[in-house]
Amino acid sequence: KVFPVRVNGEAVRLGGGLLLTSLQALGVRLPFICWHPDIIDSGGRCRACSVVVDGKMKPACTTYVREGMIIDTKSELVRSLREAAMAVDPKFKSETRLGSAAEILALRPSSKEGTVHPRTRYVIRQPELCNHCNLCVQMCRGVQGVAAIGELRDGGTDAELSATEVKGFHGTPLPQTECVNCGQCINVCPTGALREASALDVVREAMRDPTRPKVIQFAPAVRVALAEEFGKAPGEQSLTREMVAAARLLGDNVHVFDTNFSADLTIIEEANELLERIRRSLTGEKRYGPDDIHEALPQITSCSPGWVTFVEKNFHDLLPNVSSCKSPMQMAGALTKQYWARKHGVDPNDVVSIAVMPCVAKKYEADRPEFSTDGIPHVDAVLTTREYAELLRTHDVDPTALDPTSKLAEFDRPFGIASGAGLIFGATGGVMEAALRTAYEVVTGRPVPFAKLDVQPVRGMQGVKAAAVKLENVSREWKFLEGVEVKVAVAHGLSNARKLCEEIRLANHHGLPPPYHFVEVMCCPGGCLGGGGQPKPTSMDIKKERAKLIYKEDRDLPLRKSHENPAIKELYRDFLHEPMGHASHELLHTTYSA
Ligand code: HC1
Repeated sequence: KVFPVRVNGEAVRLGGGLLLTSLQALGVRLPFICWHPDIIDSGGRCRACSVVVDGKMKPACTTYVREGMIIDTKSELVRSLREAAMAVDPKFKSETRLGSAAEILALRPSSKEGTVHPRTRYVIRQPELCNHCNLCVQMCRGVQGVAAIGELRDGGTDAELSATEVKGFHGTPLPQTECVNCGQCINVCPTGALREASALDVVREAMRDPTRPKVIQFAPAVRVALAEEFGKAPGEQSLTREMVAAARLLGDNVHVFDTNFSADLTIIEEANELLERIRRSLTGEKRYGPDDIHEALPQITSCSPGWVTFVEKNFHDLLPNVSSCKSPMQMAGALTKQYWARKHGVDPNDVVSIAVMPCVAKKYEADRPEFSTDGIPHVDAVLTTREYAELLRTHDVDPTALDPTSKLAEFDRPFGIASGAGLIFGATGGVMEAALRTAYEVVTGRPVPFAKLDVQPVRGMQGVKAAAVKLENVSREWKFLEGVEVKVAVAHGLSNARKLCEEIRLANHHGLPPPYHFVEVMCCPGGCLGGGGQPKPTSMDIKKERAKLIYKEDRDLPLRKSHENPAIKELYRDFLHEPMGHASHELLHTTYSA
């Protein structure tokens, strides 16, 4: 529905809904800070988007369009009203200014270190930059359903409001709360009061030393968002090869691996683990040794570290369901230090293993003791997409301007050879789709029964997705699976994950058959492409654009199934020998406990 109104003296027709978004659609840009398109109840706090409607000042983010409105968005009166509104909080005024949202979002935190809790250096608070927009609290509680943080205040005076701090409820340090380090609070923070602990110093120091091999791996979701840091619109440009070329300009002795390669490897290990769990559930076979995998169904993915922490803190009873596979980042890190380095006669201690990830929780994952061999961590430093962009900017490298056809732009071999199945890990449903492409074909000898390999039921931004695939005419080796209808579910964002966990827990509690065989959970809404370390701003519309890029790139790749990746086949021939075998068990699998 559209409404005839007047905007700055001009007669126009405005779409219904929020005045802020309707004006945006008309091309009228207003500054806003405390409003976010994905967060219900956001807005109305900072008044940066104030306009005058029918002679009265209104925040555009809480006002709805109606017929006949007379709207003034840019007169001197509006400007002075906005300034007065923003002056209420002196901290707010000193750290922000009127301008476009993009300008406000570009404000960089000061060099002064914020409050860092000694046991978590992953989410850092710098309270003096906080403008009390409350988006972080709403994101944590309303969207993620975690509620680790809240606003602490003692009273309602201006001075008391200015002293309000976002922290764990009752002042509890973050590590002792339900916080899972997802970084979604950082992603919606408009002023830089919340940010990730930086690993840039570690990486810069390593880059200055040409004698040390630096191995950089890039997560699937980084390539489809990085261009946004360099002025491109969401979905405009994927930088798969350009980000590789850029990495080689940062120093000498730099090797570039693709996390998509180890995502393919994860699929081989995880699909075999799943089939083994199903086999045991059908045959009633019990555990047979200390190295054994769990037998609980459904098997639940383990590659998203915020999700793993969420299970550990909230659903301890479901830990046996979590796949024993390490995440693709850790598989790549383990192979880097314990296979690639040794094969090249390099001491694993000398290699600097760097991961560029869309994720803040990956920093925490890298520090977990499970992910090391003889005390040598698989990954030494994790940079978010934002940090990688910052690193490039300080080297004066703009990846959008690099030549994707140059030799520099090629990943190292063999760990740079990857399939589209590995790439789609970056979108919600991608791990499931990749696993189905492989598991179905391995068991039946035929491609998964979806047009052009696109498993549509697990794609898209619906919070919980479910699908079923019947296994028929299976090959002799897998006879026990004949006729089994494999049920799968996908959740992204922790509120949705909680719903699935409760469904599974309820079935367990009542002794009912598990509702699914395989479940994918990604901590961040939209999957990794919506990770807490991605460019700001991030919204559902922006995530959809990033997802389109991922699926387009997958569709265009000659290799789209993990089990057809020749580099993976070679790795099994030369080193791992068999999925879930001894070498895999040593390097690629783990278990979790709270
Ligand atoms: Fe992810 Fe994963 S998909 S967890 O979202 O399994 O971070 O992109 O790298 O490890 O591959 C993140 C993305 C990423 C891992 C893979």
